[in-house]
Amino acid sequence: MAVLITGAAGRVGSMLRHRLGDRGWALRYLDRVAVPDDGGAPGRAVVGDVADPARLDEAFRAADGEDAISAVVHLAGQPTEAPWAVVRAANIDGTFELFEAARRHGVRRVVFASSNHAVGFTPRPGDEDTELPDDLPPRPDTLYGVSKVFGEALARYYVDRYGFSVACLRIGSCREAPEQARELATWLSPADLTGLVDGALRAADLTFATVWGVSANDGYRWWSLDGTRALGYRAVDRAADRRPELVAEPGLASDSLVGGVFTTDRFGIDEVGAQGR
Ligand code: 15L
Repeated sequence: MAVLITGAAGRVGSMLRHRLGDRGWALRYLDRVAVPDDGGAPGRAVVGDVADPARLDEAFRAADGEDAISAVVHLAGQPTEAPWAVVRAANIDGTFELFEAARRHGVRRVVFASSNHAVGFTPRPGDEDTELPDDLPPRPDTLYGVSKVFGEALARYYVDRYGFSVACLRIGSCREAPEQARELATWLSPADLTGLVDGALRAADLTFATVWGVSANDGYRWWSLDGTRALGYRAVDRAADRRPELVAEPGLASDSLVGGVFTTDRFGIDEVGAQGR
């Protein structure tokens, strides 16, 4: 069976193009830009907007000789704060059209790329506290975070009304390597991303789950790994091992809220820009 990855040319999509095929999945792709020929797993790629039903139909429909799509990994969208018109088109309309296309084509399993910014205004635990659970209630820190809350709510709706199985991954900082002190806690390595997505694609008893998308990050992690484990995957990587020099960098202690810099005034609606409203 095949998996459709939306946003396949992006940062996270590229990590999966290079790794998910090794787990036995045939892959198909959708992105607004051409998927680069960069050594990722082969797969038919449709160039088009995720909010365009015709392009989605093209991506979902199996051509002669292709496996039927059995699940979607939905990554496409605006990946950070932006004016509302941009967020709305990509993350509200786009996510709705993606779920509708899945329904039209009889695909019932979706792995949705949510974000820690869906709960970004939640205080991070102090060093002595326990980890934040997987099912924290929404506390978005930006319009981008609001759009991720919308995606999670939409997912829940398709689960209850149409019998979908959806895992919403509240991804931390998914990069090849951690880049700043905060990521000692929030980093999600490409290998752990792949294990988590593979688990979410296979989990037999999945109906609906929100789970943190984070590596093990022993000694630094703020977030529970219970949800990840329930999907059958045990995260292994540790940001402090990958970039030991970050331990000396200031920053982690000043992150009193989950969303870090996204919670600051710089990310307010007026500051990000009123164009497009
Ligand atoms: C996200 O949701 C963004 O897509 C990513 O670019 C990072 O900013 C990340 O969160 C993070 O919190 O580090």
